[in-house]
Amino acid sequence: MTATESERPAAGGPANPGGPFERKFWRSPIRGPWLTAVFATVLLVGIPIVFITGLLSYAAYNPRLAHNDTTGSTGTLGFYLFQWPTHPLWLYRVTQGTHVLLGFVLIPVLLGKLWSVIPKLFQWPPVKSPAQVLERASLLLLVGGAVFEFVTGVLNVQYFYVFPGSFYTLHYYGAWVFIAAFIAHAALKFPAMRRGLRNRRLRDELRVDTEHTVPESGTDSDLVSSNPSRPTISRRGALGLVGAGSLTLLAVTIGQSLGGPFRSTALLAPRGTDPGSGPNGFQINKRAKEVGITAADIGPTWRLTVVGRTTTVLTRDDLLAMGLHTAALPIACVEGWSTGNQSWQGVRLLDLAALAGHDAPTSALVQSLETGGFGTTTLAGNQVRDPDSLLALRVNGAELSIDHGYPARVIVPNNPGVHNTKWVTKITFEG
Ligand SMILES: Nc1nc2c(c(=O)[nH]1)N[C@H]1C(S)=C(S)[C@@H](COP(=O)(O)O)O[C@H]1N2
Ligand SMILES: [Mo]
Repeated sequence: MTATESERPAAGGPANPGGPFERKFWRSPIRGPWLTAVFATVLLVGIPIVFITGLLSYAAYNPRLAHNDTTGSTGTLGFYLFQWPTHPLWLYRVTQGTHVLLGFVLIPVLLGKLWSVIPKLFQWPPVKSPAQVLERASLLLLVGGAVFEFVTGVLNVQYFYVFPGSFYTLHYYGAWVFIAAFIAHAALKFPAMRRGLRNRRLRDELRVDTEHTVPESGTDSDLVSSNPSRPTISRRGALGLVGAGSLTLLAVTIGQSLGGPFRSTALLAPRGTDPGSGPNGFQINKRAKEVGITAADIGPTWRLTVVGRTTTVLTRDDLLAMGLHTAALPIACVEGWSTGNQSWQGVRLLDLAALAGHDAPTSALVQSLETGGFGTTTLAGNQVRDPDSLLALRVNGAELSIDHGYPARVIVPNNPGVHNTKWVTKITFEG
């Protein structure tokens, strides 16, 4: 076989190995700067929202308080951390629901975008100039970072967590690497994106069927095939496919964020276990059985130890006699699911703090009968002092069920679900 002109080595360069490394290999007539720019526009809006809601989620953990941060020091990346408020009480429900939902919805767009630029991966020669090496290295961080963030996020939500180390560490540091590469890439490619968008009009493009689909003209972009095949899908079709993929993902996940009757439509959301019906019939994170809580642990011998300037040991009846307060609050989990407001009844954390000799507590260390896992949490001062922050004993007019944390569990407005500790046995106030 004789080499064609284009396959001959450039002066001094390595020979083109052929196949995907040749431009003529890529034959889709719809590839081109316009399609790439459309996907890019969606990602340019969507990715920053996912990033910012992710940062908020991290701030909501109060990672600077002891016990909350399993990732170790966040160092300089924690520069933005601030005191997560307790109101509006639905804030975390919305920000974290958005983070997870939008993450799912953007997956088809991300795949479409990667498909649209895949010939670039096989650029030949692989190294042209130092500047181009830098650009390709940044793309590695961009694509690698994107894939890493989406994969770890989805696996965590699905409970298929197979990575070594803490999800938070990986997802958090990965997010910074990804966003740095994303910002550099967006800044570099913004002019090309605008040119690409101007090349065709969306409104017109939506009228073109497969048969009339032709490669993009009026551009010198190497995304456009030099050897186009007959069209098998129109640009309208490709956008429709991606859009339908995104809408499907939205449809099978949004139920977990709406809660209540919509919950059963969340086919992609894990923990399909039926929480049953009645006052305690709302979603459960981990069941008592799963974490080794036994009937004996929570029987009549259960006590709550309240530590501060003084130490008090209380029975459940002591707590019930303390004066109960009612607050309507949701449970909103980091995994994106949440419940509607439930009516919780319990003792104010403030009242327990006062019992321990602290009128203006600055933190509370909450400990569960469950010693590992999510058994220990530190609540910040503003959380402890909120009059709706409770050690709940009852919910929706009934006793707490064992799976929802009987004999007593924490519930704090706008608190990530994971810090609403169940099966509490000890609270230590400071301040
Ligand atoms: N002791 C203990 N408390 C816990 C958990 C747990 O596994 N153990 N799960 C947490 C998480 S991640 C969430 S989202 C909420 C869920 O509360 P629920 O199961 O009552 O809906 O409980 C939190 N409290
Ligand atoms: Mo959670």
